[in-house]
Parts: sequence; structure tokens; C-alpha cells
Amino acid sequence: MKKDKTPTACHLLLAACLFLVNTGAAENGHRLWLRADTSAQATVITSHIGATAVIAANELRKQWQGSPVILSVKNTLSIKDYGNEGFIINENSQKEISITAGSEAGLLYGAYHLLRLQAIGAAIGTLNISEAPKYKIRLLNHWDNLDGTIERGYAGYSIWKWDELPQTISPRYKEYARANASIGINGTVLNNVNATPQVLTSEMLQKVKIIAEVLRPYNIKVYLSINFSSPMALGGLNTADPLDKDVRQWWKNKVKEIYQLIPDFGGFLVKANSEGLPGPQDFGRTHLDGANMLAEALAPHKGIVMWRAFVYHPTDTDRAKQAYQEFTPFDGKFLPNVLIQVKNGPIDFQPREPFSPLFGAMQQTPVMSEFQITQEYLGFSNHLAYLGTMYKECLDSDTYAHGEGSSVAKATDGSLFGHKISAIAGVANIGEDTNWCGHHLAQANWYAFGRLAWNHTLSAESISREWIRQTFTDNEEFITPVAEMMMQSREAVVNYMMPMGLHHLFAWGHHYGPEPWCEVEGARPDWLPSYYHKADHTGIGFNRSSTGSNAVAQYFSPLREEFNHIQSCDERYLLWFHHVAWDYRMKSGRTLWDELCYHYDKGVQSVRKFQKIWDSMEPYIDAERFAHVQARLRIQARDAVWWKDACLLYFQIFSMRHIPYELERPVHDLDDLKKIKLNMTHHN
Ligand code: GCW
Repeated sequence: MKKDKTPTACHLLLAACLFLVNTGAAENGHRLWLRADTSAQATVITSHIGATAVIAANELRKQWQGSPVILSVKNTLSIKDYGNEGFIINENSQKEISITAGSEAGLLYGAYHLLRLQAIGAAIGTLNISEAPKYKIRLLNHWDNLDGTIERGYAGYSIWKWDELPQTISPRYKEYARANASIGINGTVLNNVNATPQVLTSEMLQKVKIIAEVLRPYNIKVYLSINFSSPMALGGLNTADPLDKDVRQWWKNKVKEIYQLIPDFGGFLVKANSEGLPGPQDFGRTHLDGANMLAEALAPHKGIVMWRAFVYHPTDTDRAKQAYQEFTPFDGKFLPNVLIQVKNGPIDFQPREPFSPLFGAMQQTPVMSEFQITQEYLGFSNHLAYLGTMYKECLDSDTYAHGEGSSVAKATDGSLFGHKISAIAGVANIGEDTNWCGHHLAQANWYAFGRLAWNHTLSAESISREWIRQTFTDNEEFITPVAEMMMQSREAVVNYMMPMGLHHLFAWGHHYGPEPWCEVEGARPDWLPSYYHKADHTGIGFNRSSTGSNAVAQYFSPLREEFNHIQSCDERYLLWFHHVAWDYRMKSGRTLWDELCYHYDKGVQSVRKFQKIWDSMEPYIDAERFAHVQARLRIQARDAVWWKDACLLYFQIFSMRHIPYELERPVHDLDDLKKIKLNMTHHN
């Protein structure tokens, strides 16, 4: 036999590799939604040699399959309308495509826009596009600690390798920058809002500088979370009083030091007097004093302060009202470079909350919304919960601040109240897992956040479809069912965890499983589920109407009245605003108790349906991602039953009614469920 006919180990390896390529099996999700063929060799003409324009040109050269592209920065009036980061894409009669922008950043976004159109099969006909971002500042917030752990992170350790910096620069930084730029993110807060003063040491700032340098060409600025007592911890002062002259000088010096290293540093994010962190109130001062002191230090450098409104005192009055009470009296008094950063709901990233009444109420201060991309209260990275729908639900909610049509989006993008700065933040779900986000489908939440930050008028569905097409396949047989599944997924989680306005039924110590019965001696009342669900023999729910805590009064009319009356209150928020009798008649004609059972059951049935849909998708995609998602859906299905049984068996003690006979019966015993203690350590 001739030698070349014998299959050697090398041949076998080659064959194996070809097999893997053909079936797409060697797929770990690392490439996110950026999967275009990079052998295009397009003609791209530009005279701009700045690093950002070079990236834009190179991305197009490698990926664009169409006519020649001309990139140019112009400062004409027509361009000015599109702001510094907007762009215009036109095609002339010679079939040349021009991308014109007011800055190189605009070219970058224009290039990614064109490539996205190509990737989703929409770069057809004569191109005539103009785009400008709705929010000026589009940020990720990393809750990454300096030791590499991530608070509420479910995709491994932090991608920031502080120990290795500044010498070693992880290749991940650039990949991260590129992925973010491709969806329009232009800023990132590198560290946890539960910030240690150490982040501001000179040694750390040298490291931050390196990250800033990698991100800069991608038009991404870095920001830091600061600890309010830094002047004491780092500067040796005996106070951090914001009105103290030495404290003020300390911050000015520190800020100056930062800008010497990072001339385009974005600014500070501050969590103060919240969950045990220091703040101006420790020194008898206010949030206003604290925010304005930092704003004054940052203003000469064009930096901003994002001061979080996530504050609540350990009292037994209604926690949902507290941020509004603390912040609205200061409206109009903050310096112009202060933004108030408000979580989407009044409590804390629950599966469903009504929007925070601070949106719309603070009209003379730029208010920015903070969403969670990481799924702290939505099954971590084990559960499928596409959050495009949740972000839209909040952004599209009408605050009625200036009458009908005053959506949260308009109240925060600067248009309704005429603010010059506008921003939006998402708490990142990114870690060092190969696929970045733990669950392959959770990449869509990062993507959707970026796309909506750019344009909040996009629909959650169109975003899911373009994401699927770029990330998996252009086969409609896959796109349509998977998009449908994603679109229903967050509602499914709400149904099996806490439907109809229930909230905070989570276990003590982690926020994964159910523990509506949780009692911890000596614990803050507002960290316990019973504070929120208030189940008793008469009914369930928190009375926030005018006969209760009157939180409804923080909303504008007619929403206030709508929420206030049990008959007009949106049933999705019913138990958020009302304590409702077990036999109250719902719109469906069922009693409240039966309806609750139906919702929990529906949640479980939805996940079973997702499993069926996903299993039938096997022929369309790579084996690796298929199996990974399949395994996660199994966990989700089991967890959904756990949630349903735990909540219904527990609430049944109060309702003393049976679960409608046509619904699935519980498979657990309440006593067994009460014994489950997950090994996850964290406060509340
Ligand atoms: O929901 C709570 C989280 C904390 C978090 C806090 C916050 C960063 O459980 O982990 O701390 O919100 O947003 O500040």
C-alpha cells in the first residue's frame, strides 16, 4: 500500500476538524453577535487617520461585501443635527456609499450600522439612512470588585485583571470594546458601586489608564464608582464632610490626578448612604451636598457625577416611597453635571415593578435609568429571560408628567424636559466565561440594552430577531420560533416567580430561589418577604393605595387614580398596590386565588413549551450551543416547578383554598422546600 493512502493521525485530525467546521460543532459563543466573514477586501476610502476612523475603515474592509465606501467627517449644518455621534449613510448614482459624520465616533457607529444591515440581510435597495443616538451617554455598570469577584455576576470572574495590569493587557479588553462599540455603548463604569476607596489609589489609577487606552479608540470612556469616605481612607483626613474645605480640596486633587492620566475620563458613579455605604448623611449633610461637591471637582474637566437614588432606610414605612421622598426636594438644586441614577422600579430590580415615580417627577435634573442586564432576580444565568421586553416596558411607560405621551424614555433622554445631558445605564452580565454571559441567550440582553440605549423606539422583537440572525443563523425556521420564545420568556419568569405584582419573595442570602416564608430574627423588616406580600387570611398584597401607604400619590394623574382603584389597577401590578381578598373577582372571572394558581402554572407550562421549541431547533445550529441551552432550560423547568410549589403551598396556608383541579398538582412538600438552603453567600 502506498504511504499517502494510509490515513495518518494528521489526516484524521484534519477530517475531524472539517467535520467540526461543517457541523459548526466547535462553537463556544465567544464571538457573540459579531460573526461576519472577514475576507471581504472591500474598497474603503478615507483621509482620516485617527484611531477610531481606522477601526471603522478596517472593519468595513474586512467584512463589507458591497460597493466602495467613502468615510468622511464633516461639520456641516446638516450633520450637526445628528449630534456628535450620529451619521448619515447615502448611496450615489455610481453606487458608491458614503458614511458622513460629525466625528470619527460617528463613522465608527455608521460602519457598524452598515455591517449590521448586511448581517441581517437588510443592506438592500438604495441606502439612505440617518441615525443619532437617543441618549448621549450609554453605559455599562460593572459590579466588579478589585479582587476579581463580581457582585451578582453569574458568568465567572471579572474580565478586568487588576493583578496583571498595567504590564499585561488581556486580549479580552479589546474584544469587549469592539462588541460594545458595535451596539453603540460609549462608556463603562469599571468597578462595583459598593466601591472600595482603594480604586482611587495612584497605583490603581495607572491600571485604569491602560484600560482607558484600549477602550478609547472604540469611543468608550471609563468611569469609576467611588467610596464617599475616600478622603479619610486614602487621604488620612478625619472627615469626609462634603462641606469641609480640606475634603473638597482632596477631591479636587484626586480628580486632577485622574485627568492627568486619563484626559477623557468620564466621571464618578456614587452609591452613598445606601445599604451601609458611607455618604454625606454620616456628616449631617445631604445627597445634594455630596453630589455637588464631586460635581464641582469634576466640572473643570467636563466630568459628570451619577448619583444613585437607590436609598432606603431601615424603617417599617413603605420602602417604595423613600427614594422619591429623599430626592424630589432637591430638584433644580444640583449642578449641571449631576445626573440622578434611578433603578427602573421603586424597589430593586424585581421580576416586575411599575416604573419608579422619580421618572417624570424630577424635571429640573437629568434623571437616568439604571437597568439590570445581569439577572440577579431573574434566575441568574440559568434561566432564559430576554430582557428587551422588560426594558421596553419601563421605557414606554407613560409618566404623564407633561400629560399623555410623557414616557419614561422621553423623561430621561432629555427631550421632555430639555436637558443637555442624558444617560442610561445597564448593570453588566459580563464575566470571563468563554461565552461572556453564562447563558448563550443572555448575550441578547447585553445586545438589547445597547440597541435600546441607541434607539429606544426599536421594538424588543425586532432586536431579538436581528440578534438571533447575527448570532445563530439566517434560517427563518430557527429565527421565528426562537424569537417568539425569547419574547415570552421574561413573562414566564414573572409568572412562575411572582406574578400579579408580587415582589421580593426571594430566599435570604441569595436571590435565586423562593422563600416567601423567610423570617430572620433581628433582620431589617424590608429585607423580608412578608414585608412585601403581607399574606394573611383575608388576602394578599401591599396596600399602597390612598387607604394604605399612599405610594400611588407619587405618580401623576390619571395614573395615580388608575393605580389607586382596585378595579382600574393594571392586574400586572395589582398586588403591588393593593391588599386583595382571596375571593376577589379578577377580569378573567376567576377568584384572585385561582388566578394566582393559573399564573404560576402558566409560568411552568411556558418553560416546558420553550424546551419543546428548543429541542426542535437542533438541526439548525451547532451542537455545542444547542446542548448548553438545552441543559439550562432543564434547570429552568425544574426551578419553575420549585417556585410554583413553594409559593402556592405557602400561600395556601392563608387562602385555605384548593389549587384548581385542572392544574398540575404540586410535586414537592412544603416542609422539604423549607429545608433547601443554597450555598450562596451574600447579604439579604
Ligand atoms: O439589589 C441590591 C443588590 C446588591 C446591590 C444593590 C445596589 C451593588 O442585592 O448586591 O449592590 O442592590 O444596587 O446597590
